Amino acid sequence: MIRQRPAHLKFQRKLLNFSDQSSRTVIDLYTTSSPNGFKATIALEEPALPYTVHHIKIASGDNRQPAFLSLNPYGRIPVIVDRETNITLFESGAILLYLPEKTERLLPSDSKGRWAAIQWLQFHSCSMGPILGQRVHFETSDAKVPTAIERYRRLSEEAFAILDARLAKVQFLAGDEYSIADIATFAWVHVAGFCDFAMDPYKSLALWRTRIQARPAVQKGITMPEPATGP
Ligand SMILES: N[C@@H](CCC(=O)N[C@@H](CS)C(=O)NCC(=O)O)C(=O)O
Repeated sequence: MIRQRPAHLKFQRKLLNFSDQSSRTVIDLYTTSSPNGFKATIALEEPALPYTVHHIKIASGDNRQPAFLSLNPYGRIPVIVDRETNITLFESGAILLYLPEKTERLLPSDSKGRWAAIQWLQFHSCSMGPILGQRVHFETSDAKVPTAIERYRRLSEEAFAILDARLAKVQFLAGDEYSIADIATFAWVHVAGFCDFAMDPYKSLALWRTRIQARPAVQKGITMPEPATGP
């Protein structure tokens, strides 16, 4: 009987320079150097989970190839394929919730801390990441649309102010423990920093950013896959 290879394996081999490394890891990560991608790379680096990176070059249209769309019909990175559990996941927030289940890391074990982490992850996914994405788009676009620039500047400053007030009271977003909420938030705060979005009014947020950035897994995660975005 001829067995069909799963679509993602065909894709790896044909389009993504299949590497032998993937036979030694159980997680395939499809990503590029971008804030949503950094959430996945940092969360994989933290517990030192071995993974294989497949660089999806958006400018070349890799994310619109049928094989990639079979992993994520929405055509966006990041995507992970866990060959151990046969689970394929897109949406960075879902990936951030999946990895703690696998590694028992990055999500507080007590109910209060865990729900605080999930709440701030949701705040990030719904009220911060997409807003900052729009702000970067409208502020860097050649066509200047003043109402859009003003709207996304105001909404992102509001999100920064909320985070700043939270971080004036606690060390990490979930409270005492570093978690997936810090990873998600950091990925976009990092990018906002080198887009020159002023952080001066947000002292606690800026101090937190320095603390998170000092972590070795974060240092590594923001350079994956090379060449990385930003400094
Ligand atoms: N909500 C998605 C957003 C993912 C997303 O927009 N990824 C960008 C890179 S940061 C992308 O793949 N863009 C490709 C495109 O827009 O065609 C998530 O959090 O994973």
